[in-house]
Amino acid sequence: MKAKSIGSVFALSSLILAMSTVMAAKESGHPGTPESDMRYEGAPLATSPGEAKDLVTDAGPPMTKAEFDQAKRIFFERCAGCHGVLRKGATGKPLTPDITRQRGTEYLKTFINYGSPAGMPNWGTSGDLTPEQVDMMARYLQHEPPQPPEFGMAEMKATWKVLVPPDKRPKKQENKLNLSNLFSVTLRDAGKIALIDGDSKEIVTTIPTGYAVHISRLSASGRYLFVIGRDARLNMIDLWMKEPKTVAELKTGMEARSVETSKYKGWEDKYAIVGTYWPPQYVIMDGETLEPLKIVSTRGMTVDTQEYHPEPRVAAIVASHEHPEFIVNVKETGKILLVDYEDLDNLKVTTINAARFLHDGGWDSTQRYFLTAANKSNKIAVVDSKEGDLEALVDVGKIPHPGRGANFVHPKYGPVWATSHLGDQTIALIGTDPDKHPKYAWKMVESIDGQGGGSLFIKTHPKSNHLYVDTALNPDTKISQSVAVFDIASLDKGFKVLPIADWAKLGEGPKRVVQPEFNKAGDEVWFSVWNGKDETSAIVVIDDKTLKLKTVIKDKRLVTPTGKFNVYNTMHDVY
Ligand code: DHE
Repeated sequence: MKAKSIGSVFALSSLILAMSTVMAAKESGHPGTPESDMRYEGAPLATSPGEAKDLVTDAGPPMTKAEFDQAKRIFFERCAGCHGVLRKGATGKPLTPDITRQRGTEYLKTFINYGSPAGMPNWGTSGDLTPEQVDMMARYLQHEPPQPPEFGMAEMKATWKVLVPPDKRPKKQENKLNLSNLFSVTLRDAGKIALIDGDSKEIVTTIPTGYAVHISRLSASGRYLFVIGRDARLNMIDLWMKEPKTVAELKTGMEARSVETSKYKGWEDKYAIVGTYWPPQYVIMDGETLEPLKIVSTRGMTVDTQEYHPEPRVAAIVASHEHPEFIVNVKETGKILLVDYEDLDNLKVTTINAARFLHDGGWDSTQRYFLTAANKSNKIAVVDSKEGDLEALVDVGKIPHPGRGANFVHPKYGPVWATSHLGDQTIALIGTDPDKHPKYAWKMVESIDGQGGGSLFIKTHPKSNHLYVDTALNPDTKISQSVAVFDIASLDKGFKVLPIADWAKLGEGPKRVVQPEFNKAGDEVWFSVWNGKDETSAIVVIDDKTLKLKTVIKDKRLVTPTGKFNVYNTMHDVY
C-alpha cells in the first residue's frame, strides 16, 4: 500500500463527537466531521494490508477474494486509525464480528452510508465510497478482522543497521554548531527531519527518516537525536559528526508514535525505548547501537471493565528522573507502566491504573510528577514517579491534548501545569505544589477560555511571562491560522491573537499554525505554519517579550513542518 497525502485521508473518529458539538463542520463533506479531525486521527496505516492474515469463514456473508482484499485496503487506509486494526475499538466503536453479525448487512450499510451524529462520517452519501463499496464494507465487517503479522526479535534484528559503529564515531564534536540551540523539525510528508540552527535560522541539513515522521527526542547527553516514523522506523542521528547523520537504524514494528531515552543518573545514553501501535508492544534498545534487547507486549485487560484488549497501543513515553524507569502510557487499556530498566532479564514493571485513552503528557516543574491526558475520559492522570503510584485523576475539559503541557507560577495558586483541549475552548490549570500549596494540588484550580477548540499544543518557558495556545484543528481558518497568547500575570484579562500564518505570507492552503516551541534562551518562540504537501509552508519566529515577528524561515526543503524540538529544552524537559 502506498501512503496517501494527508489531504486525501478520511477516517472515523469519536474525537469528532465532542468536537462536532462545539464546532461547525466544514470542508470535509462529512456533516459533523471537519476534515482536519479526520486527517488528525485517520492517517492511513503504515502497515501493509497485504501482510495481514485473512480469516474468511462461512459465518460471515459471502465475499469474493477480490472484494475482501479491496475492503481490507479501505479499512486499513480509512478506518483502522480510530477503530483499531483488530476492530476492538479505540476512539471509534468496536466492530468485532460478535457485534457486527448481530447488526447485519442492512444496518451496517445504513451506518456506513449516512454516518452518525456521534462522529461516524457518511462514507456513502459523501461519495467517498460507491454503493458497491458500502455493501462490500458491510459484509467485510462481519468477518474476523485480518491480523497483521507480529514483529519479534528475529524480524527486528533483520532490519537493524549500524551504519557507523561506535568506535568509528567522533570522539568530540566535529562541527561548529551550537548544538544546544539546534532544532529538529519534523517534515511530516517528506519523511525527513530538518536540523535548523537556532541562532542563524539556517537549515543545517535534512535527513531521511521513517514515513510520516512523528517526533524527535534527545539522548540524556544531547549527543544523539532519536527520530521515530509512523512506520516504526527509528533513526539515531549523531549530532557530533561534521555533518550530523544517521549512525544506526531499526524498524521496531509497523506503526509507532513514541521514542524516549534513559535519563536517570548513571544511565545516561544507555538505553532507548520505542512504543509501537502495531504490534502493541515496546522495545528497549542499546542506546549506542539500537540493538534490540527486550520486547514486551502490552496486550491485556482494560482498566475499567477488565476485559481483554488485543491491541493496546503505546502512546507517550517519558524517562523518569527519580528512578531508572521508563513511564509508558498504554492507550486502550488505560494503564501506565513504570518499566524498571536496571535488570532487563528480570524486568520489573509497575502497573498503574489510570483511565482510557491515554495519549500525551509531560512533567510538572519539579520533574517528579508526570501529568498525562486520558483523552476519552476527559481527565488528566498524575503519576508520582518518586513513589511509583497514581497521585490523582483530575477532571478537566473535553479531550485534553497537552503535548507536554506548560508549567508556570500562578499569582494565586503557585506552580501549575496547564493543558488545552481538542474538544472545547478551555485551558485547564492544575495545581502541582503539594508542599506549599496543598489546597490547590492536583485540582483543576482554574479553567480559562482560549480562542476555540481544536487545540493540540500549549507552551511556555521558565524565562517567559507568556502562555501560547495553538488551535491548529479549529475549523475556522482565522482561528487555526493564529495563536492565542496570555500574559501569565493576568490570565483573567484574556488573550491577544497573533496572526502567525498571515505573517508568513504564504499562498494557498490550510496553513495551520501548530506547536509553539521556545529556543534555549527562552526569548523566542517558533511556530510551524503547516501547509499541504505541495504548498509552501514556513516556520515563524517571534520575540517573546514584544510578541513581534522576528523571522520567517521559508525554504523549499521545509515540506509540511509540524513538530519542532529544541535540543536543550527537549533534553532537559523544559516546558
Ligand atoms: Fe501526534 C506527540 C500520537 C497525529 C504532531 N502524538 C504524540 C504522542 C503520541 C501521538 C502518542 C506522544 C509521544 C511521546 O511523547 O512519546 N499523533 C498521535 C496519533 O495517534 C495521531 C492522533 C494520529 C496518527 O495517526 O498519528 C497523531 N500528531 C498527529 C498529527 O496529525 C500532528 C499534529 C502532525 C504530525 O506531525 O503528524 C502530530 N504529535 C505531534 C507532535 C508531537 C506529538 C508535534 C510532540 C509534541 C511535543 O511537544 O512533544
